[in-house]
Amino acid sequence: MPQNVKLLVTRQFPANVLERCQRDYNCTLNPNDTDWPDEELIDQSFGHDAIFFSSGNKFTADVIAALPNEVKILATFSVGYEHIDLSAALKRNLVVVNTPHVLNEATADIAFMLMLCASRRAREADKMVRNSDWHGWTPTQLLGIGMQGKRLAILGMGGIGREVAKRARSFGMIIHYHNRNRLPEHLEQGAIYHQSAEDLMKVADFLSINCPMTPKMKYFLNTDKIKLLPNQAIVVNTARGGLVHDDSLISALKSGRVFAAGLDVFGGEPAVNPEYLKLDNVFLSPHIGSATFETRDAMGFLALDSLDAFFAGKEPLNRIA
Ligand code: 8YV
Repeated sequence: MPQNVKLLVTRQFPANVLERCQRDYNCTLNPNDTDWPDEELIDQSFGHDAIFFSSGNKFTADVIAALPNEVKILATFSVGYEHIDLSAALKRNLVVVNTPHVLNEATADIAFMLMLCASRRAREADKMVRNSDWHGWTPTQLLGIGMQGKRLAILGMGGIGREVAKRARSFGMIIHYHNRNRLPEHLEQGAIYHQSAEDLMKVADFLSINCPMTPKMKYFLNTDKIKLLPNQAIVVNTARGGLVHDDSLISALKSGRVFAAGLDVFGGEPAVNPEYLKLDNVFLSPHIGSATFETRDAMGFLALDSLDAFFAGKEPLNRIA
């Protein structure tokens, strides 16, 4: 084990993960569970061979250029890597690894939680009971939209999207998807492929956003795309907040053009557009897609497996640069 390797750990990862970091590496831990600002991160990185961090740290070209030469590998505790300038890393011969696959199920569960909470008006229901505003059952109280027989449009049919599809099948939904590439039949499992994302919007009784954030996809869900959705669509996002143009979605939620939304991720999080907070037809959660004990341990262990391989002179797993 690489005991002599110096590892900078920027966040207070789960106890099992930190224990393994400290067992196997010469670690510097962050005593506070907050992201160091860029300059401090750079200062802290001196004397370290590797940095293990979360998506709160932005490894821009400038930050990467300022890292000391001894830093050889970056390990992000996330599948998403839009916070890392991979071409800057490649140029500098800096290896980068991430943690895909292990969070697919947990994130798909949250997509489903959001779909159910949005379509069945969980926020209003909970509020009614808590506020003692429930004065008895009525035949038309809090009617929502059922999932059975509805078309679920999955934008991004990677590992998470496919887990969403798996759950949706047992809810009797008809699965449509768009992905950069069409999946082979054994992964498609009957899901209907749409070559363009615009076409997919037209069948989205429910829309689940599961694609990575790229510059091209910024504000994907804007007024034009919303106009393509069937009336009273349900929108859920467990990918990245920047994929949604908030003002467009908010006005569609206010008018009822979009029946409800479930959002786990936000552009500029932890800040949340205050208009969402005023709407009863939005169910909100604070980026908890991968937040299970099992998943967060698995993410940490996967990153450490990659670091172990790298420092043992082998090709690291899940290398993205
Ligand atoms: C993390 C995520 O919670 O993996 C991702 O890309 O969004 C989440 O699982 C978060 O990014 C922490 O780094």
